[in-house]
Amino acid sequence: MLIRYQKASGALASEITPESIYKKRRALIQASAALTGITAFPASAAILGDKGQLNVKPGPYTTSETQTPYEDATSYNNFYEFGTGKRDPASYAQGFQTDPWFVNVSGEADITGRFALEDILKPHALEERIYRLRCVEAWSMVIPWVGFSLGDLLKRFRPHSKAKYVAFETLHDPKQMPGQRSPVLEWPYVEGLRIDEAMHPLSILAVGMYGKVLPNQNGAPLRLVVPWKYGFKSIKSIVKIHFQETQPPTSWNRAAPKEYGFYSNVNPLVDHPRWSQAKERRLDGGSALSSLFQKKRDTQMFNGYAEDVASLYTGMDLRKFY
Ligand SMILES: Nc1nc2c(c(=O)[nH]1)N[C@H]1C(S)=C(S)[C@@H](COP(=O)(O)O)O[C@H]1N2
Ligand SMILES: [Mo]
Repeated sequence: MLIRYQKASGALASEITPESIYKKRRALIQASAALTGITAFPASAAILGDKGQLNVKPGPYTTSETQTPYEDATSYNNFYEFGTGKRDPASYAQGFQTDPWFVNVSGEADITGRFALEDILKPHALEERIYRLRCVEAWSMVIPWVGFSLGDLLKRFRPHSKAKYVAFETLHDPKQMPGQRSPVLEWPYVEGLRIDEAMHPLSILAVGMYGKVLPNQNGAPLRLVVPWKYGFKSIKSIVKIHFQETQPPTSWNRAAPKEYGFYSNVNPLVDHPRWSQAKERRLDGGSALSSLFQKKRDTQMFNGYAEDVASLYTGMDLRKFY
């Protein structure tokens, strides 16, 4: 069996203690080592490199568009657990503890339980996927993510035929996440995908970006990236995966159901009730702020991934299922 059952210890992810940077990166070194064919876990920073460089191979679906500068991608973020300002996550997530990290898997599947991040990552080779991600707020980025296929992970749990949807949850820990001390959203942050969307080869779980371990503000240690949907579907700092028969609630749909639907596919033809979704500003150079004054470009259907994903929605009225 690929997945080892974690004995229920009663320890919550919120009860974690401070760890050294080295230990924090242990899981990723291990995953990196697996890719390079080193089977024994090498207690050596050589694998990781001085700057936390990960060993990755190029993956499919990569775009050659100009990448968003690392500086912008890591300082202009939405992560409401650390505040609603774009600079808040970079300011307030620095001490966030991501090791040890556990993911609870439950619901309609043969294999369920509480798994250490290391065990989640172990069999998956890390790939680099350069994806566009478009925020519902009409800015977009091009980021070289480091991750692996979400579907490959989900299949390891052997979901039942009743598992029509998969739900995700972010850590709830107001001690560490100051944004959770105010009711700006209902906590924890929750998201969901239809099972065929989750199994689509474009859907990944990311553990890094720009060849490095994911910065806390970008959703360390494990986040979703679903590039044909608005950015808020790409839930950060995941602690729970639940297979279920019915459509799960999502944080933004709960907060403003007329503005944010379950599907939230990038669609230039369906306006947000308060603004158009036809165009976007790409953060692709200069400072994020100067990008806000850049010329807008046309938003593409399904964020440019229509060829790959349009067939998932055949026969659906995308105005109704927004
Ligand atoms: N848990 C959680 N996940 C989240 C969010 C959040 O506030 N909380 N914001 C979302 C939004 S609106 C966007 S646009 C993306 C931004 O990802 P980035 O900071 O890596 O660019 O994260 C998404 N994931
Ligand atoms: Mo967003």
